[in-house]
Amino acid sequence: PPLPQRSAGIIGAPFSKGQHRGGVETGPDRIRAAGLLQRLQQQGCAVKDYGNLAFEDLTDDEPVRGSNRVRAVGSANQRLSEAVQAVKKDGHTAVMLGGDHSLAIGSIHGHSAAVGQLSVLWVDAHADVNTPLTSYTGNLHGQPLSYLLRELRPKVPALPNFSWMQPCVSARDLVYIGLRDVDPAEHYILKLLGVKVFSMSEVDQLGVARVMEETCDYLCSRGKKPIHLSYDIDAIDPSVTPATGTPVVGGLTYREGLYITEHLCQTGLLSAVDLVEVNPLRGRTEEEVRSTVSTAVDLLLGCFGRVREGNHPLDYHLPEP
Ligand code: Z70
Ligand code: MN
Ligand code: MN
Ligand code: MN
Repeated sequence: PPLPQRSAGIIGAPFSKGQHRGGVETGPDRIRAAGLLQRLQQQGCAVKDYGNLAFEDLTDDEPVRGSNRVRAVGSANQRLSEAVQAVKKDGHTAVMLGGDHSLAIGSIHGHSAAVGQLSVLWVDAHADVNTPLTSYTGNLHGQPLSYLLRELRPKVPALPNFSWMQPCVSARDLVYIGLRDVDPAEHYILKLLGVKVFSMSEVDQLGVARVMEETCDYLCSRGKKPIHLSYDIDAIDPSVTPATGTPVVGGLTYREGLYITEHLCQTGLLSAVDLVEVNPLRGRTEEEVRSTVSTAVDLLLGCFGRVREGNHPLDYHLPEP
């Protein structure tokens, strides 16, 4: 099929304080160095690189109700939200390169502030829906959806540097794919709110094609809202993408992971994408890093119309003899 003509507005978010492993802040530059911008342009996609955000270095950031670096996470996400709003107002599909998954707070908030109600597709081994009061780890990258979901507002305490944001996603507008490491409180929340979940069991049972059909039918059943794709690289099996902070066995194959992006692109509704949790320092070999980063690039190319059958520009002409 001809490639949809879209433009990508790329924001680097070199931020790692939503968890405790260093290195994930180097994700954006590694993904760019693997040729993301050039390859998007080669496939006919206009690209504007907004560069990397600069984040405040907060010295006094003591744990709040057991959660770590709350002020840094709040402040970084406020900047990211403003950056995503600017990219959407410029008319691009926003691409946020992380960084850890706490960045989805600002990315989704900014996207919603710019375009209104969203559908959110969360592709992850983890549910990332702990509240500060249910988290075992105190890591904010395991909590972003608790701040974003309207239904959880009464269960989330006020936190320093979070007063700029309000929940902006309804539980019925959220779908998960790839879950296989969910905490008990998170499982309770997903059942309580009736969130649509395609865990790895459902991927096994139905196959990824049927999962994507049902995902799109479900998200579109209440009107065609812009889609926010939040893709945690740890959704993919660690045999393919080992360079990430929390690898979990039994993940999506490369082909299943890519199919999700190809199918979403074809809806024409994809309006913003996060690609998070690529941590080049977590690869044991250079090949492990290369495989992880190259998969991240391929997932993003899939979001902008690349298909495995082959591609050609809309204006392609055969040379005359
Ligand atoms: C756990 C927590 C998580 C990513 C780990 C893990 C969350 N449920 N997310 N790695 N990407 O800390 O809340
Ligand atoms: Mn995640
Ligand atoms: Mn994860
Ligand atoms: Mn569909």
